[in-house]
Amino acid sequence: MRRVITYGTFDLLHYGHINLLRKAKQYGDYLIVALSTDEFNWEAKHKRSYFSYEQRKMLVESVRYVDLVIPEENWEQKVSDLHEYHIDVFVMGDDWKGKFDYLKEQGADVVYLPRTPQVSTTQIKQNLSNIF
Ligand code: C2G
Repeated sequence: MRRVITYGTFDLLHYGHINLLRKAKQYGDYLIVALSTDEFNWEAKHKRSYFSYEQRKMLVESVRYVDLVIPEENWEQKVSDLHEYHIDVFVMGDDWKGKFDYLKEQGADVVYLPRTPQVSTTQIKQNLSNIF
């Protein structure tokens, strides 16, 4: 069984996220999503998600391509996650290209997938604030 992992906030879940999850699953048989906690989002990424961790977790768990959701609590956990979950493939959108190549030394394939154009959580928020 080839096991794949990806990381992210997945706030206001949209088709760009779904494209990423669908493509990530094609690299294996079992897809784990490490979902950024509210604390990690604020402390490390200085962003507050619209939906809480529990709400985002419920949404991501409902996606057919996703087999398990675990918390992402810090930048450093990726190495231990690869070993703890016996990961074969690490997948991220290519806005992160090159940032996680060090994981290859841990024996995982590292794949950066093209982002889906013209959609982002930030854009959604901006568009909605312009309408209402
Ligand atoms: N994504 C995408 N296309 C979009 C928007 C997002 O492919 N139009 C991808 C991103 O590249 C990322 C994933 O969807 O791989 C989740 O996006 P975010 O929730 O924005 O993730 P991010 O805040 O970048 O957190 O440790 C890594 C970080 O937790 C990643």
